[in-house]
Amino acid sequence: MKRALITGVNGQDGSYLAELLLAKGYEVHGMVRRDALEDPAHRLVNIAGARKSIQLHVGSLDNHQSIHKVVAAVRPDECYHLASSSFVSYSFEDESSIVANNFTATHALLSSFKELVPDCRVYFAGSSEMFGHAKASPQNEATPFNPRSVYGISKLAAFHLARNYREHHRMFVSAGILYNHESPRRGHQFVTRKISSTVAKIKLGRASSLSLGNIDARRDWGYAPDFVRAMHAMLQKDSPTDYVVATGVTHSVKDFLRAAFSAVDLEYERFVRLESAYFRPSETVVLCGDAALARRELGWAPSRTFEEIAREMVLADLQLLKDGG
Ligand code: GDR
Repeated sequence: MKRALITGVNGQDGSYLAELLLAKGYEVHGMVRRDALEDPAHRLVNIAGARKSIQLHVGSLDNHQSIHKVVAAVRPDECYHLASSSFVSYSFEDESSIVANNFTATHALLSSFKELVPDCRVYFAGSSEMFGHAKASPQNEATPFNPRSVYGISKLAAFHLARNYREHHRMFVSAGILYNHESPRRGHQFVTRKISSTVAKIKLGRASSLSLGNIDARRDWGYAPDFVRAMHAMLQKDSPTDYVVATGVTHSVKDFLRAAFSAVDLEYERFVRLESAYFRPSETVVLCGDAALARRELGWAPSRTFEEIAREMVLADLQLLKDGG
């Protein structure tokens, strides 16, 4: 039986990955912050169904000894490093925690593995934000990086670190360069979930409007359960490398609004307000991923269309509200 450690196991991706690995017969361990254990109703909701099958360990990205301890206690065959600051914030106050969580903590994890379990296969969660103002579209593994946010820069620095552990220390470290991926478990601060949860409230008469920023912004949106399949497949290869994971199709926030409101037979124009606070100072150019390498080498392909994802998210949020959530 293989043993896996997932950092950020209670996040959107961590929870789907845990379910996938359990179904494949893995012994699954997850690292979570202590405050998550103290507030399971909210902080562990994504893993509520699988919680009894996952062995949880307390660890935090800002406590490197705790990371070292978890690695020493679990000694996994595979580690999926998903915990990070995942919101692309442009706020100056958030910068130091983004760098610490995304870069310094990744160093703590990789150096712990090098010292304690150098044979462990490690997955690092990179991001399309590393391409930033990309010079070419669609982007693939050979496209030069040009990040335009502290978030993108922190992910790129950690990505280079991961490559260095692979090339210099000969460890099995692979990175996914993941484009946006959504699901009913998406955090509420991201635009798709903000929309789906508000659409559900509007439908039930519990909200009357939805405030957003740039609704012409375009993204390459995929389905989170598909993306965790790619993470697992990367660690099953004979040798480690990096893969773009994306659908190759872009849509605007407006397209998502249309799909989400039409799932409950409403028109978004009546409810959406634009608010300057939600506009970003340095929006990236349209990012669109070319996942040809993942398709070829991992046999990976997306299973849901954009409209299906939007509809599933709205219907799940409606159900949550009806269930008293
Ligand atoms: P993103 O996702 O920044 O691409 O990062 P997000 O859903 O936050 O934004 C997508 C686009 O929507 C526009 N937008 C708004 N966004 C938010 N959050 N709230 C709003 O009110 C709003 N109005 C318009 C944004 O300007 C943007 O263009 C996600 C995260 O998962 C990262 O962790 C990951 O690395 C990248 O995707 C790939």
